[in-house]
Amino acid sequence: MSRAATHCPYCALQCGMYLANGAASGTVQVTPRPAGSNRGGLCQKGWTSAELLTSTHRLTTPLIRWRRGDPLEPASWDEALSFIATNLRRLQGDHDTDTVAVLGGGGLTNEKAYALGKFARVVLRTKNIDYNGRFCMSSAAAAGNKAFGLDRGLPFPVSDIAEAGTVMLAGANVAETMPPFLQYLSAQNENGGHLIVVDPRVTETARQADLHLQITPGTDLALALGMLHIAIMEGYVDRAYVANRTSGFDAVRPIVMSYWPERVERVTGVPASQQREAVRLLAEVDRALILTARGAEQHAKGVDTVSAFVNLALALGLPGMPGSGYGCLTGQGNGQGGREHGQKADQLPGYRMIDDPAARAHVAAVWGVDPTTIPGKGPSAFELMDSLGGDQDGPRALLVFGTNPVVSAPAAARVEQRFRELDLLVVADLVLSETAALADVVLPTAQWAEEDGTMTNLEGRVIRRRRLRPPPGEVRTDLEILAGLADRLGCGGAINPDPERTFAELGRASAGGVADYSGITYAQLDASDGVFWPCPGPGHPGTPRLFLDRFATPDGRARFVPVEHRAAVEDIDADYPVYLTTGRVLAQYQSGAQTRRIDALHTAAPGAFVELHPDLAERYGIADGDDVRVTSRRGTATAPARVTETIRADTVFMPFHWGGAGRANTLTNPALDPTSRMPEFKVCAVRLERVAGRTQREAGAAADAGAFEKLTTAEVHG
Ligand SMILES: Nc1nc2c(c(=O)[nH]1)N[C@H]1C(S)=C(S)[C@@H](COP(=O)(O)OP(=O)(O)OC[C@H]3O[C@@H](n4cnc5c(=O)[nH]c(N)nc54)[C@H](O)[C@@H]3O)O[C@H]1N2
Ligand SMILES: Nc1nc2c(c(=O)[nH]1)N[C@H]1C(S)=C(S)[C@@H](COP(=O)(O)OP(=O)(O)OC[C@H]3O[C@@H](n4cnc5c(=O)[nH]c(N)nc54)[C@H](O)[C@@H]3O)O[C@H]1N2
Ligand code: SF4
Ligand SMILES: [Mo]
Repeated sequence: MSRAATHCPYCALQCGMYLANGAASGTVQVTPRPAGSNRGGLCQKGWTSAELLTSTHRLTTPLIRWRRGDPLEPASWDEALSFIATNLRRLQGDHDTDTVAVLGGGGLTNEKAYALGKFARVVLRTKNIDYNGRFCMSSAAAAGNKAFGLDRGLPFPVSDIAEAGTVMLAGANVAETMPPFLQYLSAQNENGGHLIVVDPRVTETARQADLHLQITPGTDLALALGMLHIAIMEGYVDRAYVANRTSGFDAVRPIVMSYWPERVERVTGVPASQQREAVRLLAEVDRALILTARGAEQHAKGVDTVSAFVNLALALGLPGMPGSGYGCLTGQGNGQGGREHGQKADQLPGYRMIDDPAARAHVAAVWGVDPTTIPGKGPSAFELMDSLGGDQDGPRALLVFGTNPVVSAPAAARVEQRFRELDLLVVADLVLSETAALADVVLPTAQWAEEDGTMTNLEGRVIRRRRLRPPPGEVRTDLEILAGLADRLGCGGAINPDPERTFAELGRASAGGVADYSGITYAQLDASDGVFWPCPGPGHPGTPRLFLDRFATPDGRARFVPVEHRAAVEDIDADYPVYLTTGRVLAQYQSGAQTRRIDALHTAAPGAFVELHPDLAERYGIADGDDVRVTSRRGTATAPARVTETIRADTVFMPFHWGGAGRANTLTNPALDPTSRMPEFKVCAVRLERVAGRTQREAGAAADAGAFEKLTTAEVHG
């Protein structure tokens, strides 16, 4: 095919794009393609995405480290798959089947996420599989399930945002994390709508807001409780809606009575007048939307925080009303589908729970196995990573598909150490990521332009990824890799390397589940702009708007969930007197494994930095561009200072896209939410020291050049 109509490989907006083989040999051209979610917009990452297809950083053959301490060396597929199979069999024979663990990612297609879950349960017979969505979506997902009985990030199409009278974004910096999303906010603004942004920083998104609540990190829960207090006191509660469509309000009301505005101001730093204004803006319009993202969710109280925002939305009568509601902005390309089809420790395909006997029986029948052979629930991603290695009596082998935890996991130095203690680490990736660089076997995998499949975007819209051309040389797709491994492990046929057939099997496995894909076919997706799940059975048109008549709870009512505020797990004190929060910049994606290797993106954002307020900088004698040493109870990171008035004076911000000295996750707190097991990425306590006065550019360039040199030459010979 000379042109493929597909979607961007990165975030959950899944902007439409055409890919075409370019005039220069090997190159691929990207052009924007209007699709339901982006209407023709692309950000810089999308525009430059094809460069990685032909990059010299790309892995082209399997690599094996024959002995510990040796470098990785090129090998054949036969050698690599035999090496893995022999070692897995040996380890499972010496220990038990759970000694092999698997980590997946929310960037994998639905087909690959499904196959990975099946591979773990059917081929490896291990309970130890989880994925990076624990670091991303899990808190909003858990709160959505509690309140609505179902978790679909946006229960309505993203275009509804343009029609809303008021939009509140809690902890979302869409101007950098989903730039084409801004067109909906601009349209909303032109329609006379209002925007409220809750963020400790004056981000590009906050600049567009009518009302910016510059909150203390880790206090959104108190803010949401306080806003509900105000809604009750000022008579904004939609009594008819609460009576007809919800349950549990009476348990929530007495709790929020003690969150009066002045108390909430002391906790959050948000003036009482602004709290009142925010409630008024949400309550006095016809259509209002409350949206959360990682700023509010990535906390050890992330689930309760989202529940508090949902409670507010319910009291105002928003969810399930046309054009109104609560939604969570999903992050990764397939963050939504990736949490529905069985790569999560407690799940089977179709958003079924693994400890539900009926779910096990249904999926076992599709898989052709005895239900008793499907393992039970395993630990969450961080707990799994933290249990690895012989010293821990945990899993001794780990297979990684589509995540780079050495950069992205909390307390990353500890996680890196656990990975080093493994007997066998296998990483399938496009490039030699920081995690792949530690592996015993690295498997080169195809990129998005080289494979077919489906993704489920932030709206719950299932869309097609289409192949432009085959992968180069020896590179294989993830499905082919899993099928090859299954074969070597004596389970030939368990994994189908063909995406369309795998999707049909996924459909059968999901039938009757919450996320029912059984009616969706590639033909239907090809003839449309995607299909919103649930789509139970052939000919079903899909479900763009959920909850219009009833919620997915047994009685059809949404549930208020009583929650209380609590402080950050690690608050500031005399030794660690400054809050650290972390997040993203426009030009880098996630662990940076892909985007740091694209020239234009590297130039736009060449390295880590520490954003801090002039008052704080003065206190420590730090000037713009100076190297700053940031220390938490987990470790120390060093990066150049960016002195700016756009951040609170008690807080520093670091992006998490880099490994090495500037790795923000060396500092972060792995304290977990009790329900979602989400780590507290967005707040911990640190202290600062000025190291040296170098210019920002020199420091960033030096750190980054060093990191690449290590990865591309010292680690790989041949
Ligand atoms: N450029 C780019 N875009 C991306 C990604 C990327 O890596 N790079 N990743 C994708 C993925 S997987 C995700 S999950 C999304 C994430 O998208 P976002 O959630 O928008 O991204 P973040 O930068 O992590 O966090 C958003 C904001 O939360 C603020 N914040 C920090 N602490 C708090 C707090 O305690 N309360 C509140 N209210 N706000 C706080 C930060 O200052 C930041 O501006 O982005 C997706 N899009
Ligand atoms: N401090 C801090 N840490 C964070 C966050 C934060 O806000 N602050 N955010 C968290 C969030 S929301 C997320 S989602 C995580 C993300 O963190 P990661 O999971 O590390 O994200 P990526 O960089 O997308 O990792 C994907 C890896 O898989 C490779 N890859 C891409 N596509 C494929 C494929 O199809 N198959 C295979 N086999 N490999 C592929 C890429 O090259 C890359 O190495 O980070 C979390 N960590
Ligand atoms: S907004 Fe997201 S999906 Fe769209 S081009 Fe940028 S990274 Fe790709
Ligand atoms: Mo994410």
